[in-house]
Amino acid sequence: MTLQLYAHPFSSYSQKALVALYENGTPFVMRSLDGPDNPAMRELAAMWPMRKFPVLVDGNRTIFEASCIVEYLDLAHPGPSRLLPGDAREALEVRMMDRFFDNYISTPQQKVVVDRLRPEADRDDFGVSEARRMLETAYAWLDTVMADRQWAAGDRFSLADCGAAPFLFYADWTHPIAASFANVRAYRQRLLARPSFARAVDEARPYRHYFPLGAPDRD
Ligand SMILES: N[C@@H](CCC(=O)N[C@@H](CS)C(=O)NCC(=O)O)C(=O)O
Repeated sequence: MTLQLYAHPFSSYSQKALVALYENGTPFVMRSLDGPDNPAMRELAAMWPMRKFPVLVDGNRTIFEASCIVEYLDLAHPGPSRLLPGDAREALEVRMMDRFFDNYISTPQQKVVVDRLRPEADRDDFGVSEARRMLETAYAWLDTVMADRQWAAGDRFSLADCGAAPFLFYADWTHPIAASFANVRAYRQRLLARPSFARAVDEARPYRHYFPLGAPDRD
C-alpha cells in the first residue's frame, strides 16, 4: 500500500515530514492541500478534526504530528538515513532538540505570521512582541549549542534537523537571525544545502507569494 502524505509544499510542518521522506527516497503520494474546495482537505478533516497537517496514511494507519510521522517512518519504513538513533540516551537528545525547534522556534514564528493574517482590530501586538523576544532568546541559546555541532544533536542528521530546516528557514524570514549568531546562520546554510531540504524548498518556490510578511528575495 503506497504511503499518502496530506500536506502543503509551503507549510513548514509539512516540509519537516517531506525532508524525512526525501532523506530515504521513501515512495509516497503527495495529497496536496493547496487550493479551495480541495477533496484532500475534506478527507483530512474527516480523518483528523484538528485539520492540522501533515498527516500520513499508511494502509489503515493514520499518523498525525510531524515528529510522530518522522518517528513512524523510521520504524515502519526505515532507509539508509536513520533519523532516530537506536541508543535510547542519544534518541533523548534528538527528541529534546526536536521539541526545542517546535516549541521555541516554530511556535513563536507562527505566532508572528498568523497575527498578520488577522483583521487589524484583532491583532495581538503584545503577543507578537513576546514571540519575537522568544525567537531572540532561542537564537542565542541555539548559537551556543551549535558552536561545536554540525547537526542539531551532534554529528548525524536526525529528526531534529528535519524540523530545524524549515523552522529556521521561515524564522529568518520572520525575525532575521542577527549576524552575531554566526553558528545559527551557518547551520541554517548547511540545512539549505542538504539535498532533502533543498528539494522541499524548490518545490515550495511557486507558493512564496503566500508568505504574509512578504518573502525576501533570497534562499
Ligand atoms: N503540532 C502539529 C502542527 C502542525 C501545523 O501547525 N501545521 C500547520 C501548517 S505548517 C497547519 O496545519 N495549519 C493549518 C491550520 O492551522 O488550520 C505538528 O507537529 O504536525
